[in-house]
Amino acid sequence: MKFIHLADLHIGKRVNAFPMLEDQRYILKQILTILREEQPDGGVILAGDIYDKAIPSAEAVELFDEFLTQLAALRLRVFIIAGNHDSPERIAFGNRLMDRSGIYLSPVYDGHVKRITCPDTASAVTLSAANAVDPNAGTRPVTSASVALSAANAVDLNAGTHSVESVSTSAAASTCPPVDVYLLPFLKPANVRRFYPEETIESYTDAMRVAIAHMDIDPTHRNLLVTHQFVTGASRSDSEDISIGGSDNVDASVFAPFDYVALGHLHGPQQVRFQPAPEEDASDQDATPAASSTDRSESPASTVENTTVGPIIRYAGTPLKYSFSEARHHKSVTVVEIGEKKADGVVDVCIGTRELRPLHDMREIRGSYEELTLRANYEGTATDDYIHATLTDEIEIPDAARHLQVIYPNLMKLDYDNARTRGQGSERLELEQLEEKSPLDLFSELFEKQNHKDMTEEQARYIEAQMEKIWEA
Ligand SMILES: [Mn+2]
Repeated sequence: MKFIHLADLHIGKRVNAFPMLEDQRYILKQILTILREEQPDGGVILAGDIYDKAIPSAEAVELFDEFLTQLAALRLRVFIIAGNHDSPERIAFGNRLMDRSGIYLSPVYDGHVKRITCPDTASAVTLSAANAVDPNAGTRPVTSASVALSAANAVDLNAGTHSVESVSTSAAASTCPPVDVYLLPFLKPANVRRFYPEETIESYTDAMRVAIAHMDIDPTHRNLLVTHQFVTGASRSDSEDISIGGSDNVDASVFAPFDYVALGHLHGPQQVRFQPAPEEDASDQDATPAASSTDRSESPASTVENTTVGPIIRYAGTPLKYSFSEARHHKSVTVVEIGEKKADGVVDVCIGTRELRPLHDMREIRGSYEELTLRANYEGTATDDYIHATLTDEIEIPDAARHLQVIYPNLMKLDYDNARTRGQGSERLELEQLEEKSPLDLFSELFEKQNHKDMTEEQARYIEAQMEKIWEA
């Protein structure tokens, strides 16, 4: 069963004061074209941060409404959850009414999680057609992408005779139970604690573990989780919000009951490696890090197959670059093929991507004022891209931004790299270090400065609890 996984649309976002609405309209249109080609029989997943703000602008709501209407017209199931930027109540609005249109929105978390069971009609057809050696089976519209992605079955149908062996083998050794899709909106520990006061919930990992434990997952089905969290080991970008410095991460081991975890939150497309919890499987634990992710400059045509035990855990990433730290990202749409459930319970999950091409790219240029304004250097380049220009001139150019905007109308950011700015290097480093420090670190430094001694462990625990309370309020 095929799903298209998207996340972090951030409709209505402004980047460096530039409204992204037209870029978003453009990319959503491109996504609709991809969906028409891919025909995902499972549906489309929007893994949170639909909007950029809890109270989105009228224009943002209008654009999303238009997109949803188009998705419904394609007769696709749509799975939507609230991210940390969304208001869970506003995303939940009308969800029981929308169910009938195949648009599934996450309700506000009340200790329960919405589950949608998708029967696998396509795989059943594939199998029965192959068994009967249906001569017309090949005429079933199969896109080239799905041939490449969906392993033996689709290819077999077209190929005819030499296919029978692998199809009958897999038919004997596997079944096609439905795919259950769980819609778990962004949660903080307090959101879960409220409904399960008897459980120990201190961290985001605890919160997710408890929420998942109460989902009543059917292990005979294939299981897909849609959620929005920061999984340990994944790599960040500048356009994401860090809530409480470093303590909002979730251990990948909590996702053990699933076959695919469709994540939102981090803006670079990436896969996070699953590792079982230490207490569950001590033999598997060695010196390897808790989780590792693929490079953030993931190539656009990458295809990864599940060869390890445990779920495929993946961030689809944003459809557009939302900060210059993402200038080298390859934004894409994730194509997920949930394969058959084999006799040993393992489900084959196949990942592909479809590259997205923005209306305006976001890129960094660097050089002297003379170099950047030399016609030969910019002619033929997309000068209307969103540009971060770094001037290397030692003497600053008066009105440089205004002059550069004549050539680069969407100049977003201008700075200098010269002896003067390098002299400020140490200052900047201090600021950067400050940003990396968690609020608790900062507080303990303040405490030490004022009291000339370190906080006791009890004091640190008290302060941490107070901070959590404030942030979760
Ligand atoms: Mn986001």
